[in-house]
Amino acid sequence: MDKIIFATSNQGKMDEIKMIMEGFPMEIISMKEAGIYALIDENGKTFEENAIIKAKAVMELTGCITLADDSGLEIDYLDKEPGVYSARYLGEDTPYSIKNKTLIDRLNGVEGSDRSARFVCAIAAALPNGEVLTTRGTIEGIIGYEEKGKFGFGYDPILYVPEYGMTTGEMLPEDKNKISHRGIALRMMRDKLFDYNSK
Ligand code: ITT
Repeated sequence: MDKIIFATSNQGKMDEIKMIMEGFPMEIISMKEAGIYALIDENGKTFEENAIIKAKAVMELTGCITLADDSGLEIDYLDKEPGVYSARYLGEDTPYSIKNKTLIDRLNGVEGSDRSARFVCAIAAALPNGEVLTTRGTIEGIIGYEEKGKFGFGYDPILYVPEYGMTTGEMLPEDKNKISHRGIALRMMRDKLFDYNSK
């Protein structure tokens, strides 16, 4: 069976990606499973630019169709911080309990809809013929007043989604995947790849 490489070293993302892409007629493997340990400089200014940088770098190393996800949390009151720096915010190795608490503290005194925020996910596909496809998904919410939920990863415990009355960290993984930025962007990419294959 043909394989698609997903250029990520984030296990939380990879678990979601495998669930969302279940049933896709090609096997999706992580960089680790493909035996690739590349350090890629994510120096783009947008989620799309970074996703393309990651996908192209691994496609050029392997010659395989490669997907990449660049994602993050945008908080409107903080001029869309941490944005493309979400993984690097306060340092890559700082525990998310500290990153999340710091963001909650920075919104001290900010109420209701002024706490608006969203997760954004750009997916890029780098194809061996040099073509690049991109998709984008978002999920809107507000920053909670405390961390809630034990599911997911990263900033999930602080993005409260009013429509569902809970944070994405309180959602069962299969429920989060149905409505998440990553679920939306990846299903759009799955459809684009199907169209591409049937050309
Ligand atoms: P790769 O580049 O190896 O894929 P990364 O974690 O460095 O892994 P990004 O540069 O795309 O990935 O940063 C994404 C960060 O945004 C991620 O580390 C989380 O902090 C945050 N994030 C993205 N999607 C999220 C989600 O679904 N739930 C919680 N936090 C999320």
